[in-house]
Amino acid sequence: MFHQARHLWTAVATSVFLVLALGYTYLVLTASERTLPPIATQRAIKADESERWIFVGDVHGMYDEFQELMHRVDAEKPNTNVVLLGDFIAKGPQSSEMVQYLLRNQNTTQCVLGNHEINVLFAFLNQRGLKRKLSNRRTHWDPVVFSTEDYIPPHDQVNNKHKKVAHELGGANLASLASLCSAELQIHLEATNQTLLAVHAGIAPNYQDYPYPKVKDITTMKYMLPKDHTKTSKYKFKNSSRWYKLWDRESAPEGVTVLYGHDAGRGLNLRKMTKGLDSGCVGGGKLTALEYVYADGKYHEYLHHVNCREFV
Ligand SMILES: [Mn+2]
Repeated sequence: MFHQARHLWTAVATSVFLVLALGYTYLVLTASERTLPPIATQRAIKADESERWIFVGDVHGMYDEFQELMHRVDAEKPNTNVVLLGDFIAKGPQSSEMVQYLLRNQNTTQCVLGNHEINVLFAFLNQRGLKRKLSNRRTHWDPVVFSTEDYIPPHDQVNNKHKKVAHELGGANLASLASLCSAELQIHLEATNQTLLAVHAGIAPNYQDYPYPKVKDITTMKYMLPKDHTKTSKYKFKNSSRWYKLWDRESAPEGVTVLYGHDAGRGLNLRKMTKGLDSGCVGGGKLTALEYVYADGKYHEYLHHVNCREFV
């Protein structure tokens, strides 16, 4: 009787020990699994005259509208490339559908990362940390690794909604975003020797003076100091100017056109050398695409819109 009881206790103790050990191993393994492939800061593509390019402003998970827009531009047509200008997930209802679209069409779709994609990747890497206060004294954050820098987004911009989207998308989808997208994409149009430069937020007109751009600048900025283009901010500061106003005749590089999003407040903003395509879809505005197609010795631009439901 006592003998049996002792065996029973040994069995119980062993089981408890095993469960604890397995649990601990699981926690350690799942914690260390939170890594992502390094992200290319810049990518460059050469394009010949047979290719059509469609740039799309901030979709923010408004997949139904995005589908309608893709239908309108006939995106299935051969030699059509779609470029998502960042912030295509988060805020709206269908982030997962946007990532699935990207995966299904990865041979014909390019993406640059916006602040929201990067915030979601950061939330994924720092899930535990984000359970605590964002702005606390905790000093260790796992950065989002780019080819040129380890990047930690401004903490006040990462919130529970990013954490929720990170959870919804999961590690495999987020790893795909990291490997398929870049912070900057240059498309060299060989027929005319022009460059279409895609970034989410903006870029300095003298970007060619530097080997590579800063991730924070090209994914978050709205303002820039005219006398020093390395000083940028999302918010207006003393003597600053909207970055695109500095792309004037004297300072802009020859043959370069910047395609960007990020600035729903300013809305559709088509200037000679800079094309702002965030027309506020997720806020009930429009979703915009700008098409470049070659005919009769030059590239032609066509603008396309669809109306959006109001979501936020
Ligand atoms: Mn943005």
